[in-house]
Amino acid sequence: MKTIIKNQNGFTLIEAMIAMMVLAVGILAINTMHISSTRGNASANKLTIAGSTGENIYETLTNQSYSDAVFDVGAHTISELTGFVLPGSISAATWNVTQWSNTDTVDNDGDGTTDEDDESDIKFVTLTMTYTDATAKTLTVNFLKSEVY
Ligand SMILES: [Ca+2]
Ligand SMILES: [Ca+2]
Repeated sequence: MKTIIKNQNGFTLIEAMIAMMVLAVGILAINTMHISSTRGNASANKLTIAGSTGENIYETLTNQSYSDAVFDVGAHTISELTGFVLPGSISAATWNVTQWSNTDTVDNDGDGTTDEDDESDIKFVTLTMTYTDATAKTLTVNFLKSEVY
């Protein structure tokens, strides 16, 4: 007895094209994800470098004495730290020093009371690393330097 196979049509051209379109959309989505993942990695790398550079500068600065010129009130640049080389991705590293006082009628430490003893002989330092990601970015570290008696 003969077996008759009725449907030998396979896929039509339209069906094959639809399958290819679905596959193409999927591949595009994966590609987009890959691109954003690569950008995210590059961005995180630059932020990490900015963070570790900030840590190095912070350590270098805090090793100086309270009266050192690096803690003079005002703006400072990395050129004041002799021999310190910035990584290529960091375009600038600067710090600004302000002097706290217990006679300036300002609540320097923000605890609601002005002119306390714990506001005297303290310098407030804002350290800023500038780098370029997709746009110009900065990473800021604030710390206090106090006079040691
Ligand atoms: Ca205060
Ligand atoms: Ca206080």
